[in-house]
Amino acid sequence: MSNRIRRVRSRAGWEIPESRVTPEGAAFPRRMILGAAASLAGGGMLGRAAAATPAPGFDPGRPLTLAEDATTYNNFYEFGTDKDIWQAAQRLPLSPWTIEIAGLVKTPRRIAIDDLVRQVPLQDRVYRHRCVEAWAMTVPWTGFPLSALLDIAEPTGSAKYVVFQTLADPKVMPGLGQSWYPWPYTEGLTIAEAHNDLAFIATGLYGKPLLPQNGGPIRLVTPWKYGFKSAKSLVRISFTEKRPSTFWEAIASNEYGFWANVNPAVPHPRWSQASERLIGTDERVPTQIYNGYGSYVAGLYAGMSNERLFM
Ligand SMILES: Nc1nc2c(c(=O)[nH]1)N[C@H]1C(S)=C(S)[C@@H](COP(=O)(O)O)O[C@H]1N2
Ligand SMILES: [Mo]
Repeated sequence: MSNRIRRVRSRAGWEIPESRVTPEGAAFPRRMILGAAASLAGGGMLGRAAAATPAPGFDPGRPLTLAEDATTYNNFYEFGTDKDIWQAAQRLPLSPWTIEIAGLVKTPRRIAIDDLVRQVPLQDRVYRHRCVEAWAMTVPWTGFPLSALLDIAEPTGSAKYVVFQTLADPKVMPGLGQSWYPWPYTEGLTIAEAHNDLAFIATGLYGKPLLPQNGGPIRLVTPWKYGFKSAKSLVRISFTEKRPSTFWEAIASNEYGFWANVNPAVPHPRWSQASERLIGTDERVPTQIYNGYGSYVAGLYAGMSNERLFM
């Protein structure tokens, strides 16, 4: 199957092998690297881009978060509102998994995740992650550009938004018992945002298939936006002409908007966004506009001053 993973030429700064990330002895234990190599044999194609090529030097400016931290400190409300849902999330069966492609597309259909990953260029990318709650991580994803999924989905000319929907299965997700939340979890992007090179669909983390607590087997990653935009465990991707109502916007539109771009100068109504806490070290560092990815994404929002872009 490996011949079906197309070799991609690295063009952008975020396409960086883990080895180039600021080394901090403790932050990237050797056993994790060994574990990643071992998973190549057993984990199928989801976990690591076998064809990923070395990229030009780009330093995210931070050490990688420990895998142990990034996989045990999570937001996944379907399993509960606390950060320690990782054990509860193990009940989520990751295979078989199909995604529905629906709405304004040439041919609505279902696609098995294994068939999907054979059609896309798998890559490794190290991204900063900034939760709206002002904590942050830096993690190595494996996956493919969201634009590759759009090419497969073939939205029609009238499609203006992409809507991402998470599984909602009360048999395995105790959080769904909190019936006041507007399940299923949905998020959305404009088609232009979805075509941006940064917008990513992850199937792996730290060289292994994505664990349930991190949104396995497949999730969205939009690193210039607050973390809640990056919907987990996707079962449906649909295309609409109207802007969708999204999970957090429906809960509190004055606190969590549709755009949700990171901006240290725009406080959340209940706390400052000027700095963030790094998970693992608890160090506080200044937050950057667009989470430091402005050179890639700021152009998307040129002339949109009437929108609440940063909430
Ligand atoms: N379906 C779903 N997706 C979700 C969430 C959630 O509760 N449910 N939480 C979001 C929030 S607030 C954050 S910060 C990130 C956390 O991702 P991580 O746990 O992999 O770090 O997932 C996002 N995606
Ligand atoms: Mo978040």
